[in-house]
Amino acid sequence: MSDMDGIPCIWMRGGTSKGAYFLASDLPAEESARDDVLLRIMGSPDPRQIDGIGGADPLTSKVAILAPSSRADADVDYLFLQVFVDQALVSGAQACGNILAGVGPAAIERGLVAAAGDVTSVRIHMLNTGEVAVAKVETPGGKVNYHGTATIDGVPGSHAPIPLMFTNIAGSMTGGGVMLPTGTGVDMVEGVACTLIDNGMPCVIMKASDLGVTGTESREELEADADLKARVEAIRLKAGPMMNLGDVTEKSVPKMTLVSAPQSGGAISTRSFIPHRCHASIGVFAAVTVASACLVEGSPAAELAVIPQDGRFAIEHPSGAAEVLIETDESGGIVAAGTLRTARKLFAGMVFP
Ligand code: NQM
Repeated sequence: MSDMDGIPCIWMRGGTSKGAYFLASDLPAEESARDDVLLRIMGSPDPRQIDGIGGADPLTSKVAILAPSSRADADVDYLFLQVFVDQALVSGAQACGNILAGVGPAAIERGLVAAAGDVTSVRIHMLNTGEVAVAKVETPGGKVNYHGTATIDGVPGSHAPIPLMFTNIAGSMTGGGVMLPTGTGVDMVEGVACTLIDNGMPCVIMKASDLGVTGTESREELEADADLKARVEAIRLKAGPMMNLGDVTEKSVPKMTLVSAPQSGGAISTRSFIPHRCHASIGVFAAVTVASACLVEGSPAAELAVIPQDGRFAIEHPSGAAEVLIETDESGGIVAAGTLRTARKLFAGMVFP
C-alpha cells in the first residue's frame, strides 16, 4: 500500500459510540500490518489523536471489520477492534454492542447483505466472542433508513430503531458457557466484595459505597479521583486471571462497574471504568451483564437492585439509562437478552493511513 492509497471507510455512530467500518478485504490481512494501519488512521498513540480521525476518547476510537459470514447461521462476520487512544495498542479482546448497532446498516450499505423488505434481519457473527446477534434494520425501498423516532439516552435527537437480540452469551470471553467464571456470585478481591461475571462482557461489579464513593458522581469527578482509580485497577489486575482472562494489564477487559441503588426509577445505577476512562453511559454488553448480575442472589448488585416484573431493566448510567430486555425460563435461568439501539451514517469515503 503506498501513502497515496485511500481505504474505503464508513464513519458511523453506533449506539453511544462512534467508529470506522471497513471491509476485511480492504485492509491488510496480516494482523500487525492491519493494526499499524488502524493506529495511523485513528491517530494513536496520542491523547488528542490530532493526526487521525479518532475522537480522543475510547468511545470514539473504535473499528468494525466486516466480511461475508464464515458460518451458515449468519449473514456477516464482524470483528470489533478497540484502538487505544494513548497507547500503540489495538485489541480484539472484547466485544462491542454499540458499534454492533452500525454493523447491519454498514453490511447493507457495502453490499454484503441484501435488503429484504421494509425491515431486514441481519444475523451477525461476532468474531470476538463467537456468538451470533440478530439486528433488525429498516430498509424501505431497499435502502437503509436512519431517520425515525427511537431515542436512546446519551445520544441527542431521534433515529430509526435497531433492536438487537442475543442468545448464548454467557461466558462470552471467560469461557465454559457459564456466567460466573469463579463459580460464585461474590468474590472478595483486595477486601472488596465483587461479582466476577460475563454475560456478553467480562465485568467486575462492586458497590460504589465499598469504594468510598456514592455512585452518583459525574464521569469527570470519578476520572479525577486518582486513589479510586488506583484501587479499581488493583482489583482489575487480580480479577483478570480469576476470570480466565490471563494478564489483563494491556487489555480493555474486564470492565469495572460501580453500582448503587437506582436514582430515577430504574433497576440499578452504574458508573463504569472501561477500564481506565469512566464511560459516559454504559456499553451494551456491559449493561446486559449488569442486569444479569442483578439476578445473582446475594451479589452486591442484587442487594441494591429493584427487579422489574416485565424483564425490562433500565440500567442507569451518567447520561440516563440503557434498557435491557432479559428473558428467563421457569427456573429463572437467562435464555435471551436484547436491547434497542440506533445508528447513524456520518461519512462514507476514503481514509488515508
Ligand atoms: O459493552 C464500551 C461501548 C463499549 C462497549 C466499552 C460496548 C459493550 O459503549 O457492548 O458497547 O465498554 O469499552 O461502545
